[in-house]
Amino acid sequence: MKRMPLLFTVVIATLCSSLCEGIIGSHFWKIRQLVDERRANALMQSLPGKPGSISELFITQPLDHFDRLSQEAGKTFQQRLFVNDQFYEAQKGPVFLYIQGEGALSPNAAKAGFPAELAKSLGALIVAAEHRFYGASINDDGLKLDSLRHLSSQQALADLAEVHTFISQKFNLSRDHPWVCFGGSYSGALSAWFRIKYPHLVIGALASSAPVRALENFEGYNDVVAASLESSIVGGNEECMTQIQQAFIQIDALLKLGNHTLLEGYFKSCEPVTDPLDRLTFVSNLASIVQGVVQYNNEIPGLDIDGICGIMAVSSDPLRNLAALNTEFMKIMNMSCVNNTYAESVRMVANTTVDRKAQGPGIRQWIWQTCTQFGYYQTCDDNTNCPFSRLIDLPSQTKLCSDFFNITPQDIAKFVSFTNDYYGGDRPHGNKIIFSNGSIDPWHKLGVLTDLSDTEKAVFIVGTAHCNDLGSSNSKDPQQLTAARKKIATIITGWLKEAQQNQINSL
Ligand SMILES: *[C@@H]1O[C@H](CO)[C@@H](O)[C@H](O)[C@H]1NC(C)=O
Ligand SMILES: *[C@@H]1O[C@H](CO)[C@@H](O)[C@H](O)[C@H]1NC(C)=O
Ligand SMILES: *[C@@H]1O[C@H](CO)[C@@H](O)[C@H](O)[C@H]1NC(C)=O
Ligand SMILES: *[C@@H]1O[C@H](CO)[C@@H](O)[C@H](O)[C@H]1NC(C)=O
Ligand SMILES: *[C@@H]1O[C@H](CO)[C@@H](O)[C@H](O)[C@H]1NC(C)=O
Ligand SMILES: CC(=O)N[C@H]1CO[C@H](CO)[C@@H](O)[C@@H]1O
Repeated sequence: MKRMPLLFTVVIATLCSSLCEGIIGSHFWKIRQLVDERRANALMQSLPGKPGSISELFITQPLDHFDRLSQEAGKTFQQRLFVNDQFYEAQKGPVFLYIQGEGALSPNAAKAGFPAELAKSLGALIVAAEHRFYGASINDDGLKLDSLRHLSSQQALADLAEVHTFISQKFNLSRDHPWVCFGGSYSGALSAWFRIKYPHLVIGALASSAPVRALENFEGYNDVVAASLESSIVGGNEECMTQIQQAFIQIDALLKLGNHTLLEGYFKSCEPVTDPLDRLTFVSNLASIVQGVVQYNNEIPGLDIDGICGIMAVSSDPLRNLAALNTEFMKIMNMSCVNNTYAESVRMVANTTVDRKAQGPGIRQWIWQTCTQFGYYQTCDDNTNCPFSRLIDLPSQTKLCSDFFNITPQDIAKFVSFTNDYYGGDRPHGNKIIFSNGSIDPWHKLGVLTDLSDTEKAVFIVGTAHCNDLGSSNSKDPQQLTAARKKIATIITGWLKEAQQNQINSL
């Protein structure tokens, strides 16, 4: 079978601290790490401004904003900010607050990408804020179970209120100086929520690929993965999706029969996959390759939907084809065999040693946040079109919550429900919020996809993946991405004009 032609290549440099699925196994994290590195490099190359205009600042935040009487020593932490004033038109320009999500903040977040391009044209001051408990914004004991109770989206939003005060003082800004906030993925949701909960602090928000609806059993994720594998606009086709589904059906059958030796050989497992938890890790790792490639389509050369579908069409044996895909993945990641032990997941999640210099996502912290607030478990239940192993069910995903944090599935259900009550899910009734979503991105299922009102706008981008609109513009961008950025820029410029008018009127 011929490979589908690739219709366009997107060179992306996004700021999105993209979410991670496949919480079991290590493959997804490897993809995520590589994507992060590539995005950082792309941002570096697209920097529009002079060096030396970024300052790193730390501000002291209470660990618990909602219990301010407990101020004894150790009850604070240092939050990291990067501030870029190179475009700032002193006193007049707006402030753009870039909110970071579940990983370390890079200074590039204050330098490049869509918010920086807009800041350049609008004379804005850029303030990028790291999320508490990630990157350098964490105490030495921050990863201990007892400390993690201070890690929540509510506390993170309250941190941003303090950031507002701190920056306003530092730059002599009045109370009604216009601020706009930006974020992608989890931080896209934070961006919307900051506008909703603190409307006096920001005049509007861009929420890119934001899963604002918390959901324990997020089966829909894999439905979009399946649909994206079939989507011709990104080089997918129906046969490709069927081949992958068939391969996993065979894998499940072989595992059920206890015939794992064949699989270990095909898929170059370092160790036997006999234990049920190791089998779960084995199928999760395989699914992660496909899920990661779809979520970050076009970000890793050789690993995109078009490429996967080419490999899945090489022979008439789906299992062999999937094995070839696995081998290709191993080659890109420089692996000689795949560690499919559950112990490897445990190693990543159980580690409580803080490394403030580490780049990339905070795995333990993010899993804690899914257990206590959001769920987002990408299961492969029987009633869905999921192409992967049926071993990936809800209990297998919530197991980490009980194993590491003593949080039961019943607790998770209650926490998720509270999150939606608290923020409004995908009907938040805010205003001046832009929700952008990419059709290929599985996360769009939990987003706001149609205009909720004249001031709560949805921007949908056909053919793009997770948070592509937050990236730097590039001559190779597909037309619909350029158009989406233009629409977003026009809306934000309109908000700022209105804010300026209100300021004049109130004098
Ligand atoms: C803020 O105002 C103070 C006092 O008027 C002044 O010394 C300082 O330079 C100003 N800072 C900025 C960033 O404008
Ligand atoms: C394992 O599966 C392979 C391929 O389907 C088959 O040739 C082999 O006989 C099976 N072995 C056992 C022990 O079932
Ligand atoms: C794999 O190894 C090559 C050569 O040493 C290196 O350039 C590349 O960055 C490595 N890839 C990963 C994902 O570590
Ligand atoms: C796989 O990971 C586990 C846990 O980190 C480790 O104990 C084991 O040695 C690893 N196996 C190989 C072959 O690297
Ligand atoms: C735990 O994390 C620290 C800091 O990142 C790292 O140095 C250490 O090797 C990790 N330990 C294990 C067992 O992975
Ligand atoms: C997949 C999906 O439902 N996307 C939606 C994203 O938002 C736009 C509105 O701007 C809808 O038209 C799309 O259907």
